[in-house]
Amino acid sequence: MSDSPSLLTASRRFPPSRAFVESASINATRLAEMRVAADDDYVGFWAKLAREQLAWKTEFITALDDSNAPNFRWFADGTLNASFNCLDLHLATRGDKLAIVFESEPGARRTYTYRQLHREVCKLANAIKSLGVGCGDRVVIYLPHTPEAIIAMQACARIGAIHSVVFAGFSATSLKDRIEDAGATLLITADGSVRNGSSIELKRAADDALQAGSGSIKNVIVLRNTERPVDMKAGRDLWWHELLEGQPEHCEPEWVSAEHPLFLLYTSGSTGKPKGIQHSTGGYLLNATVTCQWVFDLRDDDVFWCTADVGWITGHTYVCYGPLANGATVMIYEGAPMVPDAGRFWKICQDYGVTIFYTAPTAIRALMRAGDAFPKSYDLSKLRLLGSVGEPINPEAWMWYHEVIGKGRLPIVDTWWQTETGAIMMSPIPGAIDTKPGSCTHPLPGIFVEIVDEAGTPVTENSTGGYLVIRKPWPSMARTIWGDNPRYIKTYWEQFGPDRYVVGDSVHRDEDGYYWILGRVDDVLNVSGHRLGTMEVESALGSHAAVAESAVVGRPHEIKGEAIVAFVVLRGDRPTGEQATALSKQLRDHVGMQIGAIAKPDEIRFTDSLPKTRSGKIMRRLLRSIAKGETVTQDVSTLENPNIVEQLAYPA
Ligand code: 7RM
Repeated sequence: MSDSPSLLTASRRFPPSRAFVESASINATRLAEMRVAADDDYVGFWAKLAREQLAWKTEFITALDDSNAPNFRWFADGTLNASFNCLDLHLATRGDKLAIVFESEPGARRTYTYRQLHREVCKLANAIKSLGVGCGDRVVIYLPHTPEAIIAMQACARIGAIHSVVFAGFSATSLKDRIEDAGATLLITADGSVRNGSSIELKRAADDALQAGSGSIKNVIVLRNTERPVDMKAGRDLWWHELLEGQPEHCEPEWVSAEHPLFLLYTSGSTGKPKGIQHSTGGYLLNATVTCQWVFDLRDDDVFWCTADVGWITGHTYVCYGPLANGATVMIYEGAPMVPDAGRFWKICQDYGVTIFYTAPTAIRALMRAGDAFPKSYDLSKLRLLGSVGEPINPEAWMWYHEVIGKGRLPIVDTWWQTETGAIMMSPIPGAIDTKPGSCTHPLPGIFVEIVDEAGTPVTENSTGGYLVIRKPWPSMARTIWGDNPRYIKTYWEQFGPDRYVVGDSVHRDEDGYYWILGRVDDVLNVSGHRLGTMEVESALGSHAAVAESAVVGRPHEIKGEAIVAFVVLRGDRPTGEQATALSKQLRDHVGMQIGAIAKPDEIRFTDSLPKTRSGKIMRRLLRSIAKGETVTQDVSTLENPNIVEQLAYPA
């Protein structure tokens, strides 16, 4: 590996190359002007962009309505359609340009021009309408990472239906919970998907989910993706290809208020129940659109590849909406990074001439570990910008990305944001900002952040860190939690007062004003860039008949970022030896069934009891250091049961 630890100091800076700066759409001067404009009048700054960057059916008059703060509304009296902005707008100028270039894991290839994509979206939109789905109805999309997932999202947007994409790695139970919470009437799924050489049976999971309830679903549209046999329920289930036959190729967009919900996306928080984060049409699309230009310097000749699955917010904003609103060519790969070997991503970059590559630190670390020979045997000369998202990137991985993939020449944008923020909030502007390995640098223009201490008092420059908050509303902010506005207000707007959005991350700002995200401060885990609640895993464990109680914590993991460790108290005696091994497997599988494979604990430790304070609170800090294998130095005298520490730390 090409990095040496001596280089990895936080003070090392990487200015963009002269060549990049010269062709970049935003240089340091331009960025300074943007900051002045945004600092001077942030509402006016966003309003001007909204007028320039989006196509409106009727122009808005009021940019920001804060009369119901913190339920802010942006551009609410304007009307538009997201799918019109992503597709129709480009037909005259880019109708024959490739919108989507697709490859599956077994190697099938497919492309869509903007005109073809528009046609497929219109046909599906008409088909969905013919099933009785209308504006404001919820459609759950449970599809693999394929062009059809984008088509389905865009078709919903076209008719004003609210989509809720459920990641194909989630289990039947998770799917059922999300369908029920959203009250969805239509489910769009596929026969299956091939990943790591084996087939994921999506339709089977969908059937299980519907069997167990979800009475609101009237129809299921099934995409033929793997040719695996599936059961089709007469009167309910319809094949995608049959349904689309003969559908008109035009579908008038539904012109909706900018505040009309574009989608829900369920994400984990600090309780067992995922939250349906609700995003708007106009504000969301605005930040999605402009961040592609600012952060990725997106141009007409780019081939943009964000490797995130469409089931996560990154896939929504940087596969579906942002790049298409900009008329870009989007790469989509349905498969695992290591198939057939660790060269797959680099081969795709070579074969399709990818120019912008955006992935997660967990993938970078895994690819780094596989060795330099893989990237070195492919032509990566078309790449001009690299990005990272999902968790803090460690300087070693950053340096490898920079040197081996970027040949020391490409800018790296480390982009910090969340499901709730809708789009990138902090990131280098690649032609304007020197980067530092591991820092997301600064907030984007129009985004105002602050670091506060426990009491909510702002901490000053050069601080040792604190809680990250966002001070002013921004267009793509989450509007509410579907069906639970009190929870929205409580989760995001109470801890530090009604004018500080609570991010849930801790952060440090260095002497140069660079921000370094340190990680979550709540009970949220980040496993391979996937967001999971400790309580969610605990409630899955708790639903197993043998489990009395459990506590789940994260432990640092070299590749995944965090690994899941579960401390479990059984209803019966504490198992040991083979019995413990067998039960561990059972519980891991059970969690896999309840949530999905990504949530399976890496380690399960059985114990007679959990370490609790006299007021009954589980001492998570203690469990975290035990899980790491640290010697316990914490004061355990406040524990109800101090003797348990020995058993937890040195399991039989
Ligand atoms: C986009 C996404 C959000 C959480 C967030 C952070 C962590 C994301 C970075 C990061 C450090 C980054 N949405 N996070 N990006 N931490 N540097 N560049 O991941 O809702 O799934 O997760 O992810 O903790 O709060 S998410």
